[in-house]
Amino acid sequence: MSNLFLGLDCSTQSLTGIIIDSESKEIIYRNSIQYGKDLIFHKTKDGIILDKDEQKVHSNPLMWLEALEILFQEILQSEVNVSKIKAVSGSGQQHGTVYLNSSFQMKIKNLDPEKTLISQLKGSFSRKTSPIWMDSSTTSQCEEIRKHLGGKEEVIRKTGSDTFERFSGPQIRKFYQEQPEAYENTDKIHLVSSFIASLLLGDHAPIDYGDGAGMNLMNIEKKAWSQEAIEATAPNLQEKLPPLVPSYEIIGSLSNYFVERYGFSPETRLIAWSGDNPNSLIGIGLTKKGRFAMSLGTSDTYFGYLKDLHIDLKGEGHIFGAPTGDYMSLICYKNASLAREKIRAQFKLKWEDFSDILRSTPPGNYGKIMLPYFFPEIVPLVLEPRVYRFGFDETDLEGNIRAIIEAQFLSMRLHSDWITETPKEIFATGGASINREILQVASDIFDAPIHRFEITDSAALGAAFRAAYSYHNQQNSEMKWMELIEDFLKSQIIEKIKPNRDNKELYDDMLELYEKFEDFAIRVADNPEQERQEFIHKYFAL
Ligand code: XUL
Repeated sequence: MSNLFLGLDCSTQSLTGIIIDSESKEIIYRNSIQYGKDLIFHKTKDGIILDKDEQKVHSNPLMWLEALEILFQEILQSEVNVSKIKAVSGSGQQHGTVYLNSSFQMKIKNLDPEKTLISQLKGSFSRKTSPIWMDSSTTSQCEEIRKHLGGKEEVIRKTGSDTFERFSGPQIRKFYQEQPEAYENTDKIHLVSSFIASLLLGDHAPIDYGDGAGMNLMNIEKKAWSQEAIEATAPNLQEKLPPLVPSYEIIGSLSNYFVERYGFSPETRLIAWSGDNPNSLIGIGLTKKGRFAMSLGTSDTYFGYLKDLHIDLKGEGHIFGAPTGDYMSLICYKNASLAREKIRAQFKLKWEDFSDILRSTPPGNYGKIMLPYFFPEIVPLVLEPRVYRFGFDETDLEGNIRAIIEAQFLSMRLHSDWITETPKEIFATGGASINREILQVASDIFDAPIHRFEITDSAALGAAFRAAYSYHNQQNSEMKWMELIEDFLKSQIIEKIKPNRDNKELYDDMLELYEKFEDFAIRVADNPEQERQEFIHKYFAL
């Protein structure tokens, strides 16, 4: 008898659903609703509401509702027997917040299956739009909260991360300061993950330890709301926050609305939702030390599993709860796919041309170095977008293509040194991980092999694994993570990309040079042009 599990991922540009069969260990369904293509009337740019203030980036929660309904319609029309789905879990882009008035709870408890979600819930938001992880407009709120909590190191010790512009606490504080009445009128504040989980549950859903850690509001050691952080953020905030739970908690069953409208069984369990990165950790199988992953998508992230709490007092990275109950380390970049896309579009190239150029240009790029801040950057913190080029200009086609890819991975290696462990192997996921040449550059820079998967939606897959794990463990058929996911993932790895050891010294030198240019451009250090010339002489002199 087949046991099916649905994993959903409400991400920046799309909503994805993956259904797995835990007996046959197969993925039996995969589908993605693209906001920029399938939901154009919500007037977002690929899911993002752009503002004249470049630092303000929001999205529309009604669009997520609509995407959910389209996806469920399509699942219903597919071959899948929806009534065999035993449990559902999900993933949301991290940090984004949804603000609801008091009508929301009553409405989701009594949804009419004959009507759409959007028609019934559109009046339930105390803030029409949701700030998302790309927003960097809360620097003053970050400073205020940091000061209140006793400085940077204290905030890190207490919440697992320094205050970051995109984190939910500073975003909530900004809303409270700018729109005190609307804040007052807010009954509950959800993360993207717990918001969609609430719809499915028909009641307010809790926030899990994975996503909760991305708010600057959760005490990372106790895994409980930090009273101090709550007080530093906004008045009466405690009552507006849902409770916190472990990521594997069964939070209830699917609400009657989804049972009646889409044919799910009333027994379908709902597992707490989590953030996309904690879900990807499981979707890639990182349940052991020494394994790291890069997720290359709208954001680029580099992350690993941690058995014990290990915080970054330098403050560039984060510690989140892992769905296994332990921890994970993470570093996140905003100049990711959208920046790669800018360069590709500027030269009107196809992705194959982009790859050809990466293949035919030399590691080290003749000493051409780019600091690619097309958008405000998280690490290092750059609020005013600006692209720096050293040794070339924006018309140099080949130079720009290699420079952006080398810059992205040099920066990732440079700013993840706080994790202290050297990666022995890296697993790649996210849309851009289908590009072999990009991964070859990453493998050479990190001097580590990179595994490439067939499925690039590890967040949705991780959510499906989490649903299966919690369901089986509740059924007393105790199941270990690796037992569940190993066979799935074995068949998914399509290639192991090996580092070219001849490039090791070159990239070690280039890393030092890159750091010096970063210091020069954003931290007022001396211009390292002389060192760049020496690098060129060492590796490119005829
Ligand atoms: C992680 C982060 C992004 C979002 C969007 O801290 O901000 O990776 O989760 O995917």
